[in-house]
Amino acid sequence: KETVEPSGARGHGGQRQLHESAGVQRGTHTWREPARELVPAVCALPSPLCLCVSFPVQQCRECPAGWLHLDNQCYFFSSDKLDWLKSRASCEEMGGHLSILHSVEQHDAVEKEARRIGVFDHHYWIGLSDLDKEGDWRWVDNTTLQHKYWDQHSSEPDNHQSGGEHGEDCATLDSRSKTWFDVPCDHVHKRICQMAVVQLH
Ligand SMILES: [Ca+2]
Ligand SMILES: [Ca+2]
Repeated sequence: KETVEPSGARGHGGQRQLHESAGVQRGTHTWREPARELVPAVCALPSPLCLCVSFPVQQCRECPAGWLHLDNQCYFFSSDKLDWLKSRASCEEMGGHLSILHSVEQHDAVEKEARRIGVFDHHYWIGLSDLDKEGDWRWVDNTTLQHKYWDQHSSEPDNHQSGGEHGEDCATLDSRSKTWFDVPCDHVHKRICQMAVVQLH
């Protein structure tokens, strides 16, 4: 049974350091466990999630309203667009993080949902960048790639410099082609946030 830990209990600990003015350098940002204490707060609100608390025998959906439950994870597909750094911050403010897609099943499920709701606008930020070191792609928790879905047709990731010498250091999921593209981090896209399900009982 999963327990809700105080934020910062695992990982690097310490305070989050977000120096937006320092530019797009992931080194200035310390990964920490998502602020899970934010999540149970949804039960203070009248929602289907809270009804589950009253009926412990019922198998509950354990994601906040508006989040999709896939396996033991919750995913949020935004309709608004932000640049990558602001997208990362927005997911954290919601108690999660930009999506980390380690397994084939995760990628397929998220891509399928993104395609379903994305319609004509099918690019979403995921929590993948090579901001720290060119070509060293890391998820936002600093883990390395286990499965890669780079778009082969366009020879991604190509760090294309048409947008400037800084190249392309942040990754989007193109739900139509079911592949990833590296694009400039200051572009704006919709985003996919993720958090682990909350064990209610
Ligand atoms: Ca790059
Ligand atoms: Ca590219």
